[in-house]
Amino acid sequence: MNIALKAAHALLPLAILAGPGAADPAPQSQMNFTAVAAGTWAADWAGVAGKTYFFQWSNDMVNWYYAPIIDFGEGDHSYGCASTTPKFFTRLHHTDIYDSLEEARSADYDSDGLSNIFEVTYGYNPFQATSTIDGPDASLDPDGDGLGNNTEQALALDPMHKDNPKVKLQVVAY
Ligand SMILES: [Ca+2]
Ligand SMILES: [Ca+2]
Ligand SMILES: [Ca+2]
Repeated sequence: MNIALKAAHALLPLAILAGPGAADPAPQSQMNFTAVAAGTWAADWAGVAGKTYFFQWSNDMVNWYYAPIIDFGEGDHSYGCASTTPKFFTRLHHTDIYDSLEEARSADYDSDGLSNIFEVTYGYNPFQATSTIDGPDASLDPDGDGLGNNTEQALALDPMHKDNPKVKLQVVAY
């Protein structure tokens, strides 16, 4: 083996690491859990550049729900969990489809008219237009005030509390 060939041979592992490996997205590390109090944990994970994080929880590993949080990108991320059930599971749902936290929050992935952040804030699935057995997420009216979720979002109202402006009373002092 001549010197040039030896050099090339010695560099091969480095070339592999610096080649295709460097272009691949960094792998997502696991979450770490720290007990804070009885039934309460902090879930921490290291963010990867360009990734959007949705946080899911379940009591049975069959039915998964989105927690009211969307995180983005590098750095330390944390979410506080609390449960009184015998079993409690969590997982990260991460995706590369958004370029910023603002885009991830305001986007409407499932095209149901509700933004991703509205959906996770109020317990809907941002990846399914009909995520409960009650009907399309956008037309549900959980507070029964006559305004569907799409209208509540458009008017920046709380869909879980009756606040239909049509029935609001105004007290006028003379
Ligand atoms: Ca949506
Ligand atoms: Ca939805
Ligand atoms: Ca409503």
